[in-house]
Amino acid sequence: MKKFEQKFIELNQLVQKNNRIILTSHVYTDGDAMGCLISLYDYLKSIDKDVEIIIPGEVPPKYAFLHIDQIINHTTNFEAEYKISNAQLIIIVDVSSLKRLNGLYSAVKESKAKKVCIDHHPFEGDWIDLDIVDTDRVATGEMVFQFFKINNILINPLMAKALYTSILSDSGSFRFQRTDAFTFNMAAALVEAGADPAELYGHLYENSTQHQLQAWGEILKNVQSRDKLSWLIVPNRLFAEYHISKEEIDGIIDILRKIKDAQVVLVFIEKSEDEIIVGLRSKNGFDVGEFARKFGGGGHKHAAGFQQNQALKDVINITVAEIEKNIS
Ligand SMILES: [Mn+2]
Repeated sequence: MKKFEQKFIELNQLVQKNNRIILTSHVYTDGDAMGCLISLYDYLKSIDKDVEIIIPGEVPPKYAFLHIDQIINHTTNFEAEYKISNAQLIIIVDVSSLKRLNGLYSAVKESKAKKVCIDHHPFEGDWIDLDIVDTDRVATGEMVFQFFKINNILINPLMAKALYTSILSDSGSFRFQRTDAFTFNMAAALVEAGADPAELYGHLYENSTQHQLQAWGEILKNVQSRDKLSWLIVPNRLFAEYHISKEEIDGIIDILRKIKDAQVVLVFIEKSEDEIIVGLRSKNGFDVGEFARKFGGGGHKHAAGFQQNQALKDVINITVAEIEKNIS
């Protein structure tokens, strides 16, 4: 895996040269992003850098096992913007589209800091000084792992746990496309370095409540299929009806993948009236990332999403018809 060796060496030189470093990622922080942030943070702290993680939006409590309470500051917007503008180096991980920096976008763009982007999504950013993008990788965590390996950086137990969280999340526990020998070799190295597979699987996939499972059961009754497509509609009223939050239906799209004939699966979530989130997954060659980008969203070939400001039924009709037209 020598593909980006030079770039990872260059990144380490930037790290050595600069002291005030900010780590950031996309809004709705997921396991991959969190694993990259925590492992990089722990390394940079160990070499006495003045490093901070600043992310847009809430810090998901689900990742408490990675010591996020001690590591991630809940800074005010003003403080965050000051720290970003005053940084010497900003490392952005797993962002897919820089717009997903949300409220931090302008501060990051305008900062005089050197900016580095590490990602496994197709990525465009003309104001990034160093981009390290490998769309063949299942998780950005695999690239952060390469950064450590190439620069002979020791991976301690917390870093191992964090990076294992990255690959376990984005590979759907080693099941999704692009999970390959590199992913499994890396997993083995991380287990040797202190990551416990059963413990981490539990944190990510065995953390529901009975109530949540019952609500999923009700919601899943609405699944619909036509030929190679299956989709689930989650109208806004269901959140009140089943006393469930939007975060609590995260991951329901992966249940749809179980349908044998489904090659593309979708979930339509009505966040509020005329505010619809569409999640897409592909099991064959259909590129949902490219599809989502046509609607102003982002993602990669097998997992993507976008948002539309139209009535729920219109979004469903347009999206389903458009995919049916393009799927082979
Ligand atoms: Mn990712």
